[in-house]
Amino acid sequence: MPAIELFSYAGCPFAQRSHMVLLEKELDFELVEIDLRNRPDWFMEVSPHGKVPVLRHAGRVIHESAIINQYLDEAFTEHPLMPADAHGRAMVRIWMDHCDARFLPALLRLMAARDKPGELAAARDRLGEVMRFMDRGLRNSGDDPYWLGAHPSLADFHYLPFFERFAVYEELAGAEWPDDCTRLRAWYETAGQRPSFIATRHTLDFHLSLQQRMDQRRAAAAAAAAPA
Ligand SMILES: N[C@@H](CCC(=O)N[C@@H](CS)C(=O)NCC(=O)O)C(=O)O
Repeated sequence: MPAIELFSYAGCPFAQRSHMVLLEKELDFELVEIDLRNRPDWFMEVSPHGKVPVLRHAGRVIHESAIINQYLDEAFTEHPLMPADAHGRAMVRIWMDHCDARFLPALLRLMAARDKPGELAAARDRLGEVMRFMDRGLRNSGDDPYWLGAHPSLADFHYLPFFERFAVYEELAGAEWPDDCTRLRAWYETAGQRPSFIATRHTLDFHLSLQQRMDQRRAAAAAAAAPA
């Protein structure tokens, strides 16, 4: 068994976070692709909720991308992705939490509003508000190119997969990148050049066809659940 394995799925933004961090830290690892529609039985013993990503290191498993990434940074000190000071580390965690607690829900709400035209405008406004908050946060942390300074941190890798997919939200749900969020755009232009991101990203066509398959499955499940 290799010392480090990442159980992953190519289209999963959360698994991509951990994949990028493994590459950034220049660790040797094996990427184990899991077919989430046809999960092998043994995977349910590895992953407590049957989800990816899961990291197995030295025979022990860890799940949740944010926790996996913090674990990797603590267990392997070369190429640190957390600031040296406690306040800096707290800021990284605050921004990671913001991504999961506010940015992702705003994106999901917008995608769900595609079927509820009356809710689209409010969902777009909410996303704009959350992105402006992020833009102000980046400005307040100075002129350095990354989310929290001159060097990349776990915060950058937490957000990158969702900006990669932003074109999907634009195309399918009319998401808009607010014009005044220029600092956020500059961040993406820099962070988006990381070789770990380039190595793990996919094309817009890939994401669109994945989304189409997810939409079809959801529609089929809703039709099957509807009263006859
Ligand atoms: N909060 C988790 C989210 C992981 C997650 O939702 N993964 C999805 C794929 S993108 C999954 O495994 N879904 C399978 C399922 O729910 O059955 C993390 O950050 O790791």
